[in-house]
Amino acid sequence: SDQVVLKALEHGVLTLTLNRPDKLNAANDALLLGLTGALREAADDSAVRVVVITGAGRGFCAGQDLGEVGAREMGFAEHLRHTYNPLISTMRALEKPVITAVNGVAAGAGASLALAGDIRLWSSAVTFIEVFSNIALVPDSGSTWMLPRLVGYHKAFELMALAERVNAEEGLRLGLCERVFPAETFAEDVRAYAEQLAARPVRALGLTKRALNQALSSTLDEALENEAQAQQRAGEDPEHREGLAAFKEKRSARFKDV
Ligand code: T3D
Repeated sequence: SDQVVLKALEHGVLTLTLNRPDKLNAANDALLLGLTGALREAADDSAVRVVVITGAGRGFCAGQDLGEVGAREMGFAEHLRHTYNPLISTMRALEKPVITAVNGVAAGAGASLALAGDIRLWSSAVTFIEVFSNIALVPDSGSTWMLPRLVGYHKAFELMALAERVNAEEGLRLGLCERVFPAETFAEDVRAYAEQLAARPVRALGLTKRALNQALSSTLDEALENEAQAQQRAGEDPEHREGLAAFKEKRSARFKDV
């Protein structure tokens, strides 16, 4: 297909596949704007309960397409503001779970994208590289914000300074991902995981995501107030009524039906 972002909606799971496999899904503007647009559409589509971002072929995303950097008119800052920054902000603001299903190498802004998911599922074949310093650039697309929160300042700086290659085992140990699945069964394992998540109360999870993101830059008192407001909304939602009814009737909740 000549589409740089493939979209497929099945069982409440919207899968967005970066599709420039010959370049390990290196990002051009069409890919970045296409991905951001698809996420914005997903926000308004109640059929979408969970979003999965993954890559076609053997790579997840090799970061900025270096073939296109020299050719463009925009400065770096303007380019980031136009493409990568809205993508990462949109992922974090979307009140639905976003899974990054990292099927292979994730480098540069591709590594940032991998980290920006709410749940990060890695194939055993992943290599994660904060590759920016190899070409004397600065980690962007949220890496400077996310990585020290995951591994601490010092390990983050070392990974960035040396562009060290992190394999799946090490990524799991460092907390760069939640699960590692065997490369051979990765696609099926991701599908099963995503469908299990899609059966959860996704509006409550959306509110949870928002509260967690707010809490990352708030005081305790602000977090307590945000929780109160979120709980008001969750408590008034039919999802909560279904959860309570299921508890009382000693059955599993059917959140997808409410
Ligand atoms: O505003 C701005 O633009 C600034 C934003 C910056 C954000 C960034 O992401 S900067 C970082 C950019 N990314 C890189 O520097 C990574 C470059 N790629 C690599 O270091 C290696 O390709 C990998 C470590 C990712 C993978 O290595 P390997 O050996 O598995 O694969 P390979 O053979 O190097 O790559 C396969 C093909 O993909 C190859 O093409 P070919 O020779 O088969 O025709 C390679 O050129 C191409 N490719 C890989 N990465 C990129 C790329 N083409 C364009 N841009 C890439 N980033």
